[in-house]
Amino acid sequence: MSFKTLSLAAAAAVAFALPAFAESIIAVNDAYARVSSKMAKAGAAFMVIENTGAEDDHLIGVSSDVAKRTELHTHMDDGNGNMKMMHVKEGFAVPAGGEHALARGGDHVMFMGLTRGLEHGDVVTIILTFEKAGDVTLEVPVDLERKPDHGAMKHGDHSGHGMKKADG
Ligand SMILES: [Cu+2]
Repeated sequence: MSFKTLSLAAAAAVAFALPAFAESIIAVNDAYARVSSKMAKAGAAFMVIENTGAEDDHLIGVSSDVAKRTELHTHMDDGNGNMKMMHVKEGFAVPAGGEHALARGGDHVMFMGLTRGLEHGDVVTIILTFEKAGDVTLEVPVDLERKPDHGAMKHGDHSGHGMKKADG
């Protein structure tokens, strides 16, 4: 396994990109990728991004080694009860001491135009680019057995459906 090598590379990349004054420290937990089938042309990845530093940060870009294009996406209700995926160009804020979950039915990393088939147990390299922390390289396992509601909901289910305030 090359996990250790990549972890060191990631640490080096972060250290290099980190301005002396910035205190954004990014940790990524519980990351996994999935596709709907072996022949799928698109796939997605989910994770919990944690900022254990003292300064707010912002996820501004993403790339991977498995797709022609990798983008930050979210799901939005189109007004007729249909969930549509949208490219989020401005990315996602990760506040100091807080976290941002990428989860099924909500925000996610999108692989568009897969360049190889993904099978359960494969490993995908994803590079998250943060405004302050710089590039963070991840080795993410493909998990096709994961159920949608596993994990990532510990702060309450506020993703996906029912975003409209329905008081009164
Ligand atoms: Cu998407």
